[in-house]
Amino acid sequence: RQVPADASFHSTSFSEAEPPRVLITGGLGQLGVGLASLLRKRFGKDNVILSDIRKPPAHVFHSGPFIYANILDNKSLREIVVNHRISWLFHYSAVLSAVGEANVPLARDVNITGLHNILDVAAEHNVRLFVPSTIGAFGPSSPRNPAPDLCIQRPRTIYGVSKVHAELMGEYYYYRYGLDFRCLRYPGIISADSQPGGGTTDYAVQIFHAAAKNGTFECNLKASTRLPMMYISDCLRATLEVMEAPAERLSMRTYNISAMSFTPEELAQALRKHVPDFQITYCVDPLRQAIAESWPMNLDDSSARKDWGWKHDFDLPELVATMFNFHGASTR
Ligand code: AKB
Repeated sequence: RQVPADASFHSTSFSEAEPPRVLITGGLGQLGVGLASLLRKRFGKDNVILSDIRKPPAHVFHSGPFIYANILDNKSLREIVVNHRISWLFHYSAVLSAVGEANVPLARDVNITGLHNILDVAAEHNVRLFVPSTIGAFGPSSPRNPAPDLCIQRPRTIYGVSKVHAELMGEYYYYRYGLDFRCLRYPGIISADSQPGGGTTDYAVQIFHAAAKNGTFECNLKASTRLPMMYISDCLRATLEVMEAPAERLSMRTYNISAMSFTPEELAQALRKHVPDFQITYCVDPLRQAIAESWPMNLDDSSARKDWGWKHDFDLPELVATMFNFHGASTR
C-alpha cells in the first residue's frame, strides 16, 4: 500500500467534535455552488467558504460565506487559510479543455502556477486538499475502453497536461511532505442548474436546455463519440466520500470514478422518451472532436469501489428523468 508510516497523523486533521473549515476555490464554476450546499448540510453553513474572482449572483451570496480569492496571489491565499482556520480545501479553479487550447498561457497560469500555490499553502498549514482530475488526463496512447487508474498518460491538451501534473505533484507532496492530497478523475459532469464553461463534454449539458426549450439541438461532436459521464450529485457525493475516507482505506491518492458512458446519438434517443419529436443535428467542431477522440470511452473505477465503497446512483435513464424533472416538463 502506498501509505507512509505517519499517515495516521494526517487521517484526522480535525476531531469528531470539530467539523472541518472548508475553502472552495473556483466556486462559481459548474460544481462549486452544489458542493458548498452539500458540505454546508454536513458541516454547517459557516464552516464552508465559497470563493472566486468573480462577483457572485445574489442567491449564492446570500446562501453562505463567500469571499474573493485569487489563486495566483500567494499572500492573500495564505491570509485566507490562516484567518479562516481552513482545514480542508477543494481546489476547483481550472481552465477547461477547449478554452485551454484557445488560451494556453491562461491555462498554464491557472492550472499549473495556481496549483503550485495551492499545494504550498496546503502543505504549510496541514490542510487536507482535494484536486479534481479528469478523463482529460488520458491521451491517445492510453487504453480507451476502459482506462485503468494506472496506465500511460500522454494527453495532447494543455488541460490534460496540467491535470497529469496536478496528480503527480499532489502525490509527490504526499510522499515528500505528508500533504493529505486526494484526487478523483471526473468524467464529463451533467448538471441542471449550473453550466460548464469551455469543456469538450459541455454538449451533454446544453442538450437538455435545448430539448426543454425548443426541441432541437445542434451537437458539436459526432453522433458516435462515446465518453464517460456522471450526474452532478454522484460526482459531489464521491468527492465528499473520498475526503471523509480514513487514510488507511486509500491504497492510492488518485482514483478513477465512473457512472455511465454514452454517445450523443444514444443521449438523443434517451431524451425522446420525454420529448418524442426531439431533433439532433451535427455541426462538428474539429478541436473538440479531436480532444474527445483522444479521451477514454470508459473508466475502470474498480479501485474506488473496492477501497472506499464508491457506488454511483445515476445511470442514463435516471439522469435523463432527473434533468427533465428539474427543467419541469418541456417549457415549449
Ligand atoms: C472538459 O470537457 O474539459 C471537462 C472534463 C471532462 O474534464 N468537462
